[in-house]
Amino acid sequence: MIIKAFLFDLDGVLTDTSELHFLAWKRLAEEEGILFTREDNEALRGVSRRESLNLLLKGRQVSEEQAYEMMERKNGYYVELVRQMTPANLLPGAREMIEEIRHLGLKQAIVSSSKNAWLVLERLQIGELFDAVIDGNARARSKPHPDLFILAAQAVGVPLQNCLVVEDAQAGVEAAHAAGMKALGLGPRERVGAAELVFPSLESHTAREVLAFFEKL
Ligand code: B16
Ligand code: MG
Repeated sequence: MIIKAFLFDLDGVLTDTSELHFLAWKRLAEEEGILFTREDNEALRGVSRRESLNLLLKGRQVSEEQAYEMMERKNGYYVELVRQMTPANLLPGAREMIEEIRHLGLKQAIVSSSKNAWLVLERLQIGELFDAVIDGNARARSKPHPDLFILAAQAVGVPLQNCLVVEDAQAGVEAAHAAGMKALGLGPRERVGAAELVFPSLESHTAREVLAFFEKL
């Protein structure tokens, strides 16, 4: 397979916002008298805001109005934390990888389920390195549906089969495969083992190495 575009997930791949999502959901859970642990938070990785709330509520029934208010409240707490982010919050190896891809003249896009993706990119000061940003504001079904990745391929003008997805979530790897794309998974095999190639993180890995691996597939 010839890679012509890298489609990067944001949270958990280029920066670790999952801790900030956790703190914000936990604050909401405490206010609502719901137990919410770090372990519970793992299931929320890569999942949409609405689906995250459903998981947090653990079957507790709320009206549409209450659900909306809770999501707004949690997002307020989350945005407060994101505003404190700086370029130092890029994960090790992330800047090197995206600069290398840019240098190689390949396309790259951000594909995130988050409605806050632009704010995070601004804080990290990397927005200008990407050819497209497809985020949770796109009118599309979220991961594990393939929609966001298909939109990104169209935005960068690269056929689906020439796009490589970089993901830290099982739902994201599933979405990549559903789009007919291959994936580089970051993190433990229990989570991203379905990806064709798995690294613990981007640290000490190069884009050239990734291109060489996928060329043989
Ligand atoms: P928001 P990704 C995802 O981003 C996060 O991993 C997930 O935990 C979060 O619930 C989702 O975005 C929605 O985020 O509430 O900011 O719209 O991993 O797809 O970059
Ligand atoms: Mg992610």
